[in-house]
Amino acid sequence: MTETFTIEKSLDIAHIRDQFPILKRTVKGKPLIYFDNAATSQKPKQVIDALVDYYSNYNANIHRGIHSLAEEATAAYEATRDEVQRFIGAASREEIIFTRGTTESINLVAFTWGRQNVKEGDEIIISEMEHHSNIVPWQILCLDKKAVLKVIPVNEKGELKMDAYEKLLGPRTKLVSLVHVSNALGTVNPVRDVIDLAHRHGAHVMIDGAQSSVHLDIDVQAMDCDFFAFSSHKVYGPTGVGVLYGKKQLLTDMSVFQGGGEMIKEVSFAGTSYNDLPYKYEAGTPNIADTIAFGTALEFIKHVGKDRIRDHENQLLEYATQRLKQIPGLRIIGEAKEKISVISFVVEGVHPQDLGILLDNRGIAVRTGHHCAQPLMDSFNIPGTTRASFAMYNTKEEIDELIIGLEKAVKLLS
Ligand code: C6P
Repeated sequence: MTETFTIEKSLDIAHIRDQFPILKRTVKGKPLIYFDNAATSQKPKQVIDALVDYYSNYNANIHRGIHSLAEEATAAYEATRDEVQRFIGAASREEIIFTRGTTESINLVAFTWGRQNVKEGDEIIISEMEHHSNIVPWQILCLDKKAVLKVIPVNEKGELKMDAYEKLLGPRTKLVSLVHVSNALGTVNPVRDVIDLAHRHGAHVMIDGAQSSVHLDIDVQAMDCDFFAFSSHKVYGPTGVGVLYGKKQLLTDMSVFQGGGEMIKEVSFAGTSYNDLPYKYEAGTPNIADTIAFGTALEFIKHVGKDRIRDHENQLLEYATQRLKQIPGLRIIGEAKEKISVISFVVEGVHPQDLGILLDNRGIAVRTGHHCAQPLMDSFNIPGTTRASFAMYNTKEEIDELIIGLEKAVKLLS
């Protein structure tokens, strides 16, 4: 089995690991093995240095000052917008709105575009495999507007039932909001087909790219999505920053989200005029340092090479799948044909949380529970899973350690 996996040949893993300081630490006396990358990835030294550099050398508020520090900070902040534009293939930098993360990006669309465009009796389609962030904002909107939330079912492999999706589409469909890659299953959804079908029915499409953006090449123009959301902290950047991409015309026509400084042109008690894109949606002092370091993270990914990272992660996923399947009583949840970087499983008679605790005792970080996808867990009739998710710095040897840890834990618990 070993010789078919040539992971170290394609990426210089030792060199990559060297750039992530946290990977040198131990947990419970054991070297850290970090398999919780779908929750948040670890940060390379370059990203951490960018934060220190900003606070040490040019901390200032942006877009407001004419002094040197303010100009330097503004230039660095706006450089990240350009980097994001390239990263997702947007047509213009004005289509890139900085938010706090995927959750806020989806809420922004629900509370602006949704409030303006969704009327009583209209329909919004999501899927059974959505993260709560792509369920609850639409539920709030539908309750408010007396609109109808429809759900695309998922088959036993964890794939969208496309025939059922086609039947859900109709003249009242206003929006389809779909996860690109499932955080709980690893399923890669056929977003191109989903978008084409929705557009044929005159509906707009929002794509939740929280999990896809770090693994897949994103080209929002080729995809033709109307909105796309992702978070910095899942692409090796800091927490507290995210992106909402929207087609320029939609963003232009949408009402504002939050009011305050920066999002205005002129304010008087008689009325206020709003700023141009993208600032119209960025009220108040933003998360300057983290946004700058987010740009550094995107450069880092570009430097390593997204396709090489993806090849490496695919090999890890394939290897982990083969090895996990050999553990008696273990069932993988999510066996979609198109799958990436996440492996979720249950073990008969063993609670995922107990597994997680025993693995943590061996320095292995996995996530256990419903992964903020409770309706999906209900559809599989399980309370939760244990999930290992991979990043560029993980190794086959770490998977071997996971297997040893699991075998011991299962023996002890069952
Ligand atoms: N999923 C996980 O462990 P935020 O928290 O806004 O950065 O991302 C929310 C979110 C939205 N959609 C998907 C598909 C996601 O995976 C996440 C975050 C983490 O799976 C934390 S629950």
